[in-house]
Amino acid sequence: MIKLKNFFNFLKKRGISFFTGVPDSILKELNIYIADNKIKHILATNEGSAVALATGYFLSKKKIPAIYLQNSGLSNAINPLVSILHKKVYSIPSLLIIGWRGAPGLKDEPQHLTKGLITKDLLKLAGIKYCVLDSEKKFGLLNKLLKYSKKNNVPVACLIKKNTFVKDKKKLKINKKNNTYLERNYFIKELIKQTKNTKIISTTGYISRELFGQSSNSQKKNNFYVVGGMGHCSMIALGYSLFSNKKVLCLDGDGSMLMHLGALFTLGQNSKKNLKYILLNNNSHESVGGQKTYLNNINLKKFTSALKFDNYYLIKNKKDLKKNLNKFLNSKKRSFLEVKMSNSNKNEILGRPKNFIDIKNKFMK
Ligand SMILES: Cc1ncc(C[n+]2csc(CCOP(=O)(O)OP(=O)(O)O)c2C)c(N)n1
Repeated sequence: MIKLKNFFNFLKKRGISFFTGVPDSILKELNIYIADNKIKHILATNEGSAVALATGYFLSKKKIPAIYLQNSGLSNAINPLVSILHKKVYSIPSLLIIGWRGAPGLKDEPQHLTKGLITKDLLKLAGIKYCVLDSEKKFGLLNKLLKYSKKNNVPVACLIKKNTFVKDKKKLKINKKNNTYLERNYFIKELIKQTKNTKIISTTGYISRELFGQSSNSQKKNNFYVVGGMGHCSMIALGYSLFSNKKVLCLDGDGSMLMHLGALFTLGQNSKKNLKYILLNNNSHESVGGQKTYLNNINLKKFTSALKFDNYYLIKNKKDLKKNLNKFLNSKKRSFLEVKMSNSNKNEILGRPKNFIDIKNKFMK
């Protein structure tokens, strides 16, 4: 096990004081530590952007930045890593702190198994030296890697398995105001009640798990859960809806929407009236610890109108839900619904979709 205090002191002594990244459940203690200790930090919307931000930091400060990410996001990061930071291009030193889901020998969900298996190979192919950091005894190895990074101006990485960082009992501070908003399970239950024969395509994390947990067997046949590939739910929904006459709902989260925000532009330009987009906005990455996205700072009514959505609906509470959900579902135009959600949900109804080939076949029937 590793105490974060010791980890951060170790990094600080080696001049690493700037952090950016995308949250991950294995690394959530790191976010708690950063928040508690007011460490310089910028949450990026996707891992490639984090790598780019870190590059800018290096260009300015000449110091090694740290980028934290889940290994799922390594693929988002690979392009800037090999096309910008690689020694054959600009040769930029940096430290990747990677939460290693699907690490061989550890139980994990199907969507993490292949990435878990190929993580080391991906790093090798990208020419990134790494160590598995599973105890403080390995700080020596990391030290060598950091010296190598500095000397050769290249990225290096450490892989962190589940339960490596000592757990902090504290939860991330959640936005108190959020708690007056709707609970995820309440909204999804109401949504299912009002959407017979509708295809629902839902995003990564708790949202898909809640939809799966709440759906009857007949509704389940209409659901497609984007359990991996965070941020791609809206484009799957667009692709499906353009070539189908069925009613289609995209059920997205704020972290996922932000991860590939450009997709919303494509959706606004191209979607037919059979596709409706719902954003469950809890202003955070609730599934991996509640790190804030700060999407509540944005006026989504203006934003979606600029992206060519015809209608914007807002649901903040049960009263709005009664008034607006039906209107939204029956609207004949290109419509965007923002549902302000609490991010301190009770998670007892969460299921875990499995058997994905069966889910796909039933969805396509
Ligand atoms: C590429 C990638 N990066 C990071 C993750 C880890 N991850 C899983 S769910 C999630 C949060 C999703 O946030 P949001 O869409 O707002 O939904 P919420 O969890 O709040 O319901 C994250 C960061 C991932 N699965 N894939």
